Amino acid sequence: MNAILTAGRIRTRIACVPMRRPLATAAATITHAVLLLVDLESNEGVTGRTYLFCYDLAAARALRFLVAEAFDAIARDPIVPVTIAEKLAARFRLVGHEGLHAMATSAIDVASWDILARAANVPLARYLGADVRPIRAYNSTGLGPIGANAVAAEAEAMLADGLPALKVRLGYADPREDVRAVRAIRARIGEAVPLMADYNQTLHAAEAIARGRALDADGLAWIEEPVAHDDYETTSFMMHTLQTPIQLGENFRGTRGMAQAIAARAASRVMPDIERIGGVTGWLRAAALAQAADLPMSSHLFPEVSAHLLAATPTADWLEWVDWAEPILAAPCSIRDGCVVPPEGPGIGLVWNDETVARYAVD
Ligand code: SMN
Ligand code: MG
Repeated sequence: MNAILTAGRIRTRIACVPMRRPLATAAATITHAVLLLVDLESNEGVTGRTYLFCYDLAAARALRFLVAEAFDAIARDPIVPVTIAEKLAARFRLVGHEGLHAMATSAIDVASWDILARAANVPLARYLGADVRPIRAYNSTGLGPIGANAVAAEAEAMLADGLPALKVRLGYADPREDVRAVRAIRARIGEAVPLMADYNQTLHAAEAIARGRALDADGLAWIEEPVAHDDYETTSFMMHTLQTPIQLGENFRGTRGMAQAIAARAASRVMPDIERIGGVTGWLRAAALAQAADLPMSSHLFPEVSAHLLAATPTADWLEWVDWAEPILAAPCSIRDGCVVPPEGPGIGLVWNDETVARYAVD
């Protein structure tokens, strides 16, 4: 193997993958995971793979184009993620290295790290200097605002997936329904199962504070994104006045956004998303910020990649498990004893199931 690997070709495909449990949130309902599959091939024959979770088809189409643009900027360059990240930040500086542009950069970054770990023939976690170890995980595949009875039944069914904790989506029109949903789940699954709650940024400040108080005796593991993701004044107030931890992070815009949240003491726990924080490179920097601020750090989506990254995160907390990519993968995430275990093979370990990718492919 050559010591220096260089960027050779990129291939992207859009797959619109039906979800086993369609997910209602207070913000929107999703029935399909729209994924952009990315294969980055080095000139030396090693292929790195990742996927972007695109939220909708329009974003996937735009991302496909942006990933191709990002690749053009680094074609033939050495696969050196720190340098590539700088180059792509410069390439997109004028338009703004945020939103979809930052997601495109993240895809190139994650695929680049996969190439390096594959070339070294070690799992990504080990390439990052960490042990391949099980990461405790919660089941995030359901529990939308579907009513107290339905949500309690779904909670029970979800425990059969083998994980010891669940996340419920709140934000009913009537605040009392939030409390009813949480208590109905508790009555069904007992007190011992950690239960997280996510508002997906749908509340105004006063409402969020009132709902947080109404739920404060129910022992939630955290309340996530109660208000607009960067309304740090409100979340900081909630964090300092409620017992329940406040969770933020899936919308941190790079490590800069996370540093601002930490400076504002806006959250008691953090959960960056690899496609918004800056891929593996951004995650490692985020993990250092979390460690310095003594904040437990969880992941957002992408369980296949996040398992490796949490293994290398000093304040690793919970992995968010969703099975949304599973139908297009040759091997699903491995779940053991309530944990997700990163695969022992080289790199991240993503292998596409070409047959199902073809079945769910969209132009
Ligand atoms: C979420 C993210 C992406 C799609 C649906 C729901 C949610 C979560 O905010 O944290 O899982
Ligand atoms: Mg969330």
